[in-house]
Amino acid sequence: MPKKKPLVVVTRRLPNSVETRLRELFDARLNDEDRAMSQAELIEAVKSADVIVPTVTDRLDEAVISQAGERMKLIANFGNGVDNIDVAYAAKRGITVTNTPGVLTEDSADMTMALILAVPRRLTEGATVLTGTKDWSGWSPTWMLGHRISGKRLGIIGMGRIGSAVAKRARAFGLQVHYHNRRPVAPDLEEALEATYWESLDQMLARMDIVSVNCPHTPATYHLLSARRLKLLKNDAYVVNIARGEVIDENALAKQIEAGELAGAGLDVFEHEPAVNPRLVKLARAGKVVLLPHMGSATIEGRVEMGEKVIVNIKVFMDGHRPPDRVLPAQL
Ligand code: 8YV
Repeated sequence: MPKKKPLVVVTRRLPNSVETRLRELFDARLNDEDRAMSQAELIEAVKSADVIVPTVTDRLDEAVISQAGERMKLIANFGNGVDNIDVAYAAKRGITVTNTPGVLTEDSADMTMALILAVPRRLTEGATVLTGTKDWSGWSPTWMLGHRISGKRLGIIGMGRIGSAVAKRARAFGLQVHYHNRRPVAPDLEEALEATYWESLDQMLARMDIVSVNCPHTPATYHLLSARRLKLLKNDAYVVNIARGEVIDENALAKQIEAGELAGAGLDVFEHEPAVNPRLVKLARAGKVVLLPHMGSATIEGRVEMGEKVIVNIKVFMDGHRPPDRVLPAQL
């Protein structure tokens, strides 16, 4: 008798080619409606499935994972960040967790660069001039002036894959690269990027023109940019975040921009997604911040590659081998 296919619950719609392959290989339960699942629905899923494929919109915390049935053995996250999953608790329950690193590096770095450009160069403000109700009165030498990017100091928080890809782009734009990380990167990479390592985040912040958040959200990085640290930034500095909203104390950030103690921010992620702090929305309307709805890795190519990674992780795991993108609690 042929072996029964594993039951794989996928919480959101994925690109067609990925869903087709998932259907071919597994007993795949797909979410045609693409509605985020409730906690009760997630519990139902982990009770009966062999594998669950969640995304950033699903909270797989202890309350959910503790309801896992006998068969549940793998959480194959469709995404790089795993802060939506209690990885330590999953490990305790003997459930493996995997993610999709690498394939969204370039897209995420591109979007970081777009925000680094957008805020000082007033990109969205300028764009709305032509789609607003009033006619454009024409070019003027002193109108819509922003600030130059070239020659400025960029401080990258988190010099992993995405941080390094941002640094590479930043060099091409003439920015000086500085970074804070748990430890310095390999000397040859540091040299290639002409990057300066700051062991002290506080000291780095006080000297930067633009700060980019590119670290994962973990208990150690929650509100890493706290009210106290934000105060260290220069009044004319900008903050960019495409990592996770929780890394910045969003209220403190808004307060400082409102007070003119910070020039502005470019944010792709928020502390309480999908809710967006109304103070930030107000600042966006005033042209002080640029807000994007978590689309840093949103390319069709990236999503298909993320899906392929999920499939490989499930397949290898189901064949009795260690999946390539296993996430261990000690790595977080
Ligand atoms: C994804 C991301 O959109 O992979 C990540 O960590 O932040 C994203 O860009 C999302 O997480 C998919 O679950």
